[in-house]
Amino acid sequence: MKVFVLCTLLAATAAAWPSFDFGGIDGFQSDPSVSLTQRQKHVNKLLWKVYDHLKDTELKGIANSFDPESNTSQYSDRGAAARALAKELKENRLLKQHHWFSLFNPRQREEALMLFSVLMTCKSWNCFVNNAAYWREHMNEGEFVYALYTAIIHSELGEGVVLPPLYEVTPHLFTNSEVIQKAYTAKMVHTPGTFQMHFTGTKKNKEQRVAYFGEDIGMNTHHVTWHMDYPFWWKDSYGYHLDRKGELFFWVHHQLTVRFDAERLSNWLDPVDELHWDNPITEGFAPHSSYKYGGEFPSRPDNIHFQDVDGVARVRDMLIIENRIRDAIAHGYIESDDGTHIDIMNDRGIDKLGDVLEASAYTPNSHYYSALHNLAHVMLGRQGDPHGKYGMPPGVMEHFETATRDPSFFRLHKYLDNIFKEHKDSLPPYTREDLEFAGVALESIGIDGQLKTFFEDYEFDLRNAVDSAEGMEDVDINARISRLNHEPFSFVADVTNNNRGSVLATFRIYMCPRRDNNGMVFSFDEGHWMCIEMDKFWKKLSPGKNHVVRKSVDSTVTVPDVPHFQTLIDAADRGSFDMSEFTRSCGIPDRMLLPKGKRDGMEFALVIAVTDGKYDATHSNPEADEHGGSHAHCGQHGEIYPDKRPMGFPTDRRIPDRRIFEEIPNFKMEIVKVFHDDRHHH
Ligand SMILES: *[C@@H]1O[C@H](CO)[C@@H](O)[C@H](O)[C@H]1NC(C)=O
Ligand SMILES: [Cu+2]
Repeated sequence: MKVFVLCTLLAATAAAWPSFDFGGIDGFQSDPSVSLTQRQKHVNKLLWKVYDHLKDTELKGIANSFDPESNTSQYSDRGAAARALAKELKENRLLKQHHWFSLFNPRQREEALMLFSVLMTCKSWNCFVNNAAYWREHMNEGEFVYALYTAIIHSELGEGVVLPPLYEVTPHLFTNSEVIQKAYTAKMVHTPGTFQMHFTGTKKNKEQRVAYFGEDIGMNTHHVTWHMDYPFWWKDSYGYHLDRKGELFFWVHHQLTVRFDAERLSNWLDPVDELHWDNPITEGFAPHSSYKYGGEFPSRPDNIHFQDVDGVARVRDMLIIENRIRDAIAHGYIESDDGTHIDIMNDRGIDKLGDVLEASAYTPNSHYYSALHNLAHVMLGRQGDPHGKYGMPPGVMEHFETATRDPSFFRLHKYLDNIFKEHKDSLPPYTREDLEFAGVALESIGIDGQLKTFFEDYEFDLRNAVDSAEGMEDVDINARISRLNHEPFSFVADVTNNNRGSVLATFRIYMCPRRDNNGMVFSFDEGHWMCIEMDKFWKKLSPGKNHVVRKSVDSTVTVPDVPHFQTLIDAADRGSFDMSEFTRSCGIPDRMLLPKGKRDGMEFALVIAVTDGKYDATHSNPEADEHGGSHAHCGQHGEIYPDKRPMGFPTDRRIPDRRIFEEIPNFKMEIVKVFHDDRHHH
């Protein structure tokens, strides 16, 4: 059982939000009576062909006979959440099946969270799976999938379960209509097929050159999973506090932004410009994708002006919200709803500001600061039909699965990122004392191997995109996509430890684009904000010389490919399921650790900063602990963030005087090149 130390400390601040009583942490117990293999099998069956009725006899039996309200002692809240949801069902208020679902639709979100609450209050796996099977048959499929994923992630009962990749559960949100249509045809004529998925748009559109980034299924999975790990609706009464959620919101999106810009520079494009509510939205977008139910995702032409969206926000409201937040930055404090000031002129300020900008249930004064990011997503998603005249479903921007496909996602996030930058720029630059690590010197740094990227083919399963008929066998249907990958390599560093004993060191590795699109070298003060986090790890340094080799595959920024749904089914069927290295799918895909680069090499400043782990680390043995694998952007479930320093340290603040960085012995910079091999690997 995980120890949620922090949440007791923070429970006092969290008490302000209205919530169900979940019986606190004590209500949660892992269920030793049901093996991980059995739980994985259940989850597999619950998610297979989710738009269809349950096929599995056991689960079907449960769905037909289980009464969620019958045994209240199986819930930590004595069945309050279950009764609330059952009441909605009885009164016929729940969203019907075969209808689109959007988390940004307040009523649909409320329903999904009602199921999430039921699952979270279950004290045993039996209760969890019974409810899941029952509600799968009685609720909207999108709501069900969302509630099940978030509950497996956040409930103790889900520990060890590997959630199948969403692109094989709800493929419509990850591929285009052309591929889906071919899949339907293949199914109809009962002929297996593998269909090439092309990136949206044509060569006439410059944005097409970087579509491989925003449309990458692994990148989409990272983004949607981050928002499940750190939901904006999260309340601590669900069981624990999400440590540094606001700062993680900043950092994960900042890193998406700088990575996207590095891809643009790799493709002779300028970094993306921020959006402005008064200016036209330069790029239009034709998604070429459809909902499973609900028709096509709406398109948006180029250069349209923002319009007020009925029932969401007026354009001028957005400007007012922006100004209130920028006022807080200029003042150096956030005004909480009781009028007190929350100081943000320190390392923790970014976390508060992140809560305000997103916004989330952690926002100190959501009445005043509203929800800039969330509203902006909906505003952008509705610009194709702002008054609902054409009855269009929500746009791609209203789903975390699909949002990064639209170039306006990156404009929006550049805009938000610049607001965060305004805050970071208002803090004093780090002093030598902030940065030093006494007695430790980096002698040399570099790369073992070559920084070389290429495109390769990858196939994923489309069987869950199509419907099945009784007695008709499934045929193999796959989508084939082209995706970025790189050759394996290692970061190497020679470090001298002049202290008498061994010391714990924090290694912080960044790669920062060196030149703009015109070939001009960025100054330190410009370039620091574009640094891409490559890795962060802890290592004991013995006295004297240390040769440190860090493999790219071990990066704490990245995750491996999520195993195919079929692989999870086969593994669970074989028994003794143990795929713990795949339990997290939040993280940049391993294969996208490096930006594409250029055929003749693209220059990056490789920056390694070694800082004092005794000060930085929040856990006792950080070298031995994996912290959930991808903690740098995704933290660690139910635990405090392993690094005490601000995310992005030491590149997060202004660097007006480059000498500090150059002279300090525990920092080093080298110019490296990323090469792109333009022969496609099959
Ligand atoms: C009700 O749930 C409790 C706790 O899970 C369990 O011990 C008990 O056997 C259940 N009662 C019935 C009648 O199923
Ligand atoms: Cu996001």
